[in-house]
Amino acid sequence: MRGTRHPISSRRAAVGVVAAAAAVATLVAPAPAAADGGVVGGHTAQVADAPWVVALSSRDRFGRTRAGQFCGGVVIAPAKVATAAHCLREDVLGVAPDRLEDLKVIAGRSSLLGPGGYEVPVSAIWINPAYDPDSNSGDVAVLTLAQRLPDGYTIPVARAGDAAYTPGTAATVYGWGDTTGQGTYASRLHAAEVSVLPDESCARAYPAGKGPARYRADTMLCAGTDQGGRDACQGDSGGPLVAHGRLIGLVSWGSGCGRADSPGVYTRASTLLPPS
Ligand code: 4AZ
Repeated sequence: MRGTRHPISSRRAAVGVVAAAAAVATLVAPAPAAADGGVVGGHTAQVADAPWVVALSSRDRFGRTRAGQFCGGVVIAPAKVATAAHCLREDVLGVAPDRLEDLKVIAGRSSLLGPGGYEVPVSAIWINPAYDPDSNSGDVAVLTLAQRLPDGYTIPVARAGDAAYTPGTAATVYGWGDTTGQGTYASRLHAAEVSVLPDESCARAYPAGKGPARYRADTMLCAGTDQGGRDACQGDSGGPLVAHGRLIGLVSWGSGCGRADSPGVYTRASTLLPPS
């Protein structure tokens, strides 16, 4: 279990965060991850420069330490937020998602404990019926917000064939998740620059028959760097991978964080979201 690698803090709220994050587990057995610094190997970022990045929050389930943050998301329409389906699994939340009464989207706030921005309740949840928890294929859900976010919060979704999917394209991943691969969760938004990888690299890293999860080019996308070090990590799930100013992926899974031979796997935005 991944959770056993995390030092358990004696502070009660922190225990809640660690346990919750451990529940949002990668589907491939993890090994020690690169410990170089939500997103490993990245840098702090401002939501002013990326207003479509949001945090999913439930203080009831995950405590107040980091404003209840447990996953990322991305605004694809004024009242629609895309995230990963696995973020809303009952074994992650402790209850069925439609019974999570204080589920909120936090927008416009770089530092989770800082002021400003919006905390918007969720009025409806759509989970991709084709989501397969065993293979992690189709890992997308869409939240309907009880209020619209202001103009300027929405990012366009890249369509199939968009040049932004070309291998080698520079992309940026955002999140408030683990910055070390060892359970160091960020209060400030982080971002890291990665490259879109060819499908063959990912198929090689995550072949069929090596555990339940495998790379599927039709519904997934891979990104990373040759040397590793920069990657999404636990707690970043559901957050955006952006290239050419468009959404190309949602943080979904991977083996560890920042390992050269195990790139991050993303839900391919074009096949799973309506073009906007
Ligand atoms: C996770 O467990 C997770 N390095 C997310 C992204 C990656 C690994 C694990 C990619 O939510």
